[in-house]
Amino acid sequence: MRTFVPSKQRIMSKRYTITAALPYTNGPIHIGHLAGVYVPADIYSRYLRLTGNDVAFICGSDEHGVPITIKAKNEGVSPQDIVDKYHAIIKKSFEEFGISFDNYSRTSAKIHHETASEFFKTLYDKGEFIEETNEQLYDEQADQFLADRFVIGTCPKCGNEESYGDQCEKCGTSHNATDLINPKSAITGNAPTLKKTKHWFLPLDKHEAFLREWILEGHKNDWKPNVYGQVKSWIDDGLRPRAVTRDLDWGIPVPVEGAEGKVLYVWFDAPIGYISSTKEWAKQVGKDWELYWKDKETKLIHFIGKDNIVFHCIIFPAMLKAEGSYILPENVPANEFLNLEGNKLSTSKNWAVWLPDYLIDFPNQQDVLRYALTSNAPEAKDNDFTWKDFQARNNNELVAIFGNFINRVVVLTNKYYNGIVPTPEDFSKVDLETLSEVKAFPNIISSSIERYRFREAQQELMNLARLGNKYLADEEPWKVIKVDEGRVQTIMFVALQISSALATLCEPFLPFTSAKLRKMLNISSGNLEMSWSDIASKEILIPAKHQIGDAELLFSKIEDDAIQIQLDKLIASKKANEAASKTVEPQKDTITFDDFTKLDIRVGTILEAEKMPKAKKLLVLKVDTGIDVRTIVSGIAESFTAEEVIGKKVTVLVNLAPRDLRGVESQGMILMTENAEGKLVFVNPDHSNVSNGLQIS
Ligand code: B3M
Ligand code: ZN
Repeated sequence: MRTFVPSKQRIMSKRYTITAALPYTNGPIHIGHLAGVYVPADIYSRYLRLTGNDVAFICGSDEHGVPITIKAKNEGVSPQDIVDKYHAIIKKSFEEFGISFDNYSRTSAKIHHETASEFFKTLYDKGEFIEETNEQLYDEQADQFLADRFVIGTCPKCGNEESYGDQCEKCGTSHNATDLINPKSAITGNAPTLKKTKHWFLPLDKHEAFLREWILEGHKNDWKPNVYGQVKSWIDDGLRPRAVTRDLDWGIPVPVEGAEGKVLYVWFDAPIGYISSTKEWAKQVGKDWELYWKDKETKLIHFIGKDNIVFHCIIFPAMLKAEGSYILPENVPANEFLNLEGNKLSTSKNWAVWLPDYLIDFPNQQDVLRYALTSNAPEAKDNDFTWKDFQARNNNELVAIFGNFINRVVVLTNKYYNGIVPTPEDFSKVDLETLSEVKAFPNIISSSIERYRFREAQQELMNLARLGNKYLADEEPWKVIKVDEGRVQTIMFVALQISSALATLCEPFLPFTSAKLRKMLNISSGNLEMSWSDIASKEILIPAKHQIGDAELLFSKIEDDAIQIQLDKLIASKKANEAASKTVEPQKDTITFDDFTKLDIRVGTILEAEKMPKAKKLLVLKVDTGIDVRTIVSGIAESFTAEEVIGKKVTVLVNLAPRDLRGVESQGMILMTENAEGKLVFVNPDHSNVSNGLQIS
């Protein structure tokens, strides 16, 4: 039974400011970012536009903060080089993926520096900060204060040994760097000392009563339990003043006297980035930005991942409240994390599916990834993305259900009626029931979307496609055509109504498919353009005598080899990580030069090779050493077949005392090493034109 929960207030035309977390410009976007933040935010924004609301969907690059500086240091370039590079990559990939931001700005933009400075100044002038000189962690060797990701230590709350100075990614707690147990500099690895420095603190404790009332009492029932629970536990633990300035040289200079060499804390300036991006947009389109941030009727919604909850639910609201003229978020529907093939996504371990790579490997298949990510969205708990699931979602759902239905409708309409929507005769009971069921879908899907249940909403969308398939399968127009042509006109008319409804209702989830389908049905412009509510209210969605276009496949099957390529990439990452994390063996005891000269190493050629019976690792080789042809037993059978080593030039230790291996006397040793993936390879300088027997010294 489908449950239909009518939404509390059907959205009439309202103004919305929808923000999506500003990605750090220290790497490209991956599927974790997409599933957690950008796909749900895009579904929501597209839905709100389709339902006739005034929407500003805002984002931009987060270009300050320690992650950028660290990346720049690692790559030996300037922070500006890093942000320019990744801002361009991120912006382009979002566009290609169809994330429909109204504006994508960047925090290095002049308008942002001005807006953030002004914001700080306003709070400063209002006396909302505490100015305090106290001791902060300092790395003597690097001659630098250690804030945020420059320091790693044990989280005082959960015991995670890899907590950052400002936040523990394991338990989400945000703290001051001096709270860390056993802190270590991320730059030199040294234990920091303490050094006095002046900073400005936002007294969160002062805002505690307001936060309690606004969130704990005001949003108990409409915020997601994971978000509400985290916020409650922080407030219950007691809030303390948080420094909003840093001793760093990358960021927005603190705009007051006596603050030379100091910048705003990245988490102070980044959320203000939502405001500056809105300003930038409003200027371009001739709107008043203040309506989107200061009008009480505007609804502000932040889409974020769970590690950003404290900043969006406590710190930023406290800043907005302290400033005084801003609205507060209506909701912060944070998601949990997405894992990949059972392991945590990791940039440094290259355990990720990168958006720019996906767009190259799966051209014109943006909607498949959107669909798979939404089907499996980490809305209430962490979830796992697997390539097999991705393939199955495409082949068994998009191709077999949605695509199959549309294809049958369009092909048959073209075949029977040259693509002209037929005039229906009398509707049967089933027809009328089906048409009325279709009309219920907009509300059913709305109800899920408005409660931020995007997986459920997308399932309902697929139920509409299922309804269409079932209708065709039951009514069998391809059989009835032989006996009752009039009836088939009615069946195809009904099926075309379902197709038109799908074309609009799928837009938030599958925007490329929607555009393609609307074009196919020839309803993408003029008076057949449809809003969400038209589906329930209009008697007819696509009229008789309307000419539709040719059939085109909406989705195509993804074969095993395309999936294997992706799995192989992950296997390569795993092996490279294993190799990198292997401990380096300590050096053996010293030998004398005389010891060394005793080794007689020669170039040889493998003439014959065969597997040693019942030994997984051993090959029995006949090797021409230039001195003689001899038998050598070598433990390389897991890396090479016998056939592939025949004819290979190798490096042989020829004066190793003979040894008996499984009844075969081995007279020497082939020198081997491992490649990055842990596979054995021959220690094999370029010997191709060298005669066997050449001595190596
Ligand atoms: N740059 C995203 C992150 O934690 C962070 C979001 C800022 S939103 C104002 O990766
Ligand atoms: Zn922790």
